[in-house]
Amino acid sequence: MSEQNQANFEAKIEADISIEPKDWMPDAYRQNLIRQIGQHAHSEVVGMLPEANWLTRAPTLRRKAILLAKIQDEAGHGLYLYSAAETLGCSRQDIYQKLLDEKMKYSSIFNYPTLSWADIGVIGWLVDGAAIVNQVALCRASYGPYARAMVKICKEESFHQRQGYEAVMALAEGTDEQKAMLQDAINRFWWPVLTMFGPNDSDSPHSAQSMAWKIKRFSNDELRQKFVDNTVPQVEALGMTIPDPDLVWDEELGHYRFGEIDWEEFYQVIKGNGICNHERLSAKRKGWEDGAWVREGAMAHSRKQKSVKTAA
Ligand code: BYC
Repeated sequence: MSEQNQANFEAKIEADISIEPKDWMPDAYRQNLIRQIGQHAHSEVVGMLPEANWLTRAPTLRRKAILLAKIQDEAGHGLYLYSAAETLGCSRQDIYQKLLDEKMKYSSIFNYPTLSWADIGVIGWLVDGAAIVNQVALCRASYGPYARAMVKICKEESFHQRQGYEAVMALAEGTDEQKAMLQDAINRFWWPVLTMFGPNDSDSPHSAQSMAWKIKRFSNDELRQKFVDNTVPQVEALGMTIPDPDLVWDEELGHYRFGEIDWEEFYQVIKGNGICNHERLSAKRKGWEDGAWVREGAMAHSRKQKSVKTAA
């Protein structure tokens, strides 16, 4: 029976038929999805924090309204993804607790501080831009609930990326001080954004299996290259520069070649030693504790509803 199940599963993967929650799946496939979707969900909700840091200081009411909408979207993305993870049989409380206990990761990029208003534009443009490159590929992930969540998320990420580019365009067309602020933000975020795609393929322990299962459709390096190729012309259009002396267009390859990423810094950040790791997790732990009364109220309400239904 188990051999038959395995064969059916492999045939579906081969034929690009999505795997659904009630379908049989190998435990390693299930666990790998919980790991990746869980990390993805955590990234969405931790990613709200660096942007929230500028809500009270947005330069105009319009910018504030846009930023507020974007941050709320990120909460929604977290919700879709936690729900997708729950379909695999893990409880939301359990995986969220693992984030708080530092047993599960979230994207390295959110451990960098947002020091100026330009950082907010650059996050929308570059961070959401990198996220889209990665997530468009995930819309075809083999696990149905994950792929479907991604379709909706990508639509919103596209708005985020565009609002970010519009915000940085305003700075690029502004005063010398605004231009310098934008260049400084690009200089600080460029390299950390490149690490959002994960380690080089040769150092990525999960890639080969995730690609065989068609959870990942492209490798970390392929997606990173696509992002660089998309983004360099955008930086040039803004009249800004990229902080990489080795960046060069390779006519033969049809791609930009770029310098070596500081992987030591990346591993330090994902080990918990980035500039903001402590601050981000403290904020999430405080949020969890402060929200206890809401959860208790919601649970009491749901218990009451159930008892009314049973009595009727
Ligand atoms: N940061 O074998 P690998 C957003 C970990 S949020 C931290 O290549 P995989 C937004 C990796 O987990 C967008 N950890 O792994 C939100 C693994 O550790 P474990 C977030 C990283 O899974 C708010 C180890 O390194 N997007 O857009 O095959 C505001 C080895 O890596 C990172 C997603 O989460 C990293 N950068 O590939 C604004 C996309 N990279 O689990 C914007 C979904 C690697 O063995 N995730 N690690 O302890 C993915 O596509 C894949 O999980 C990754 C990594 C490409 C990230």
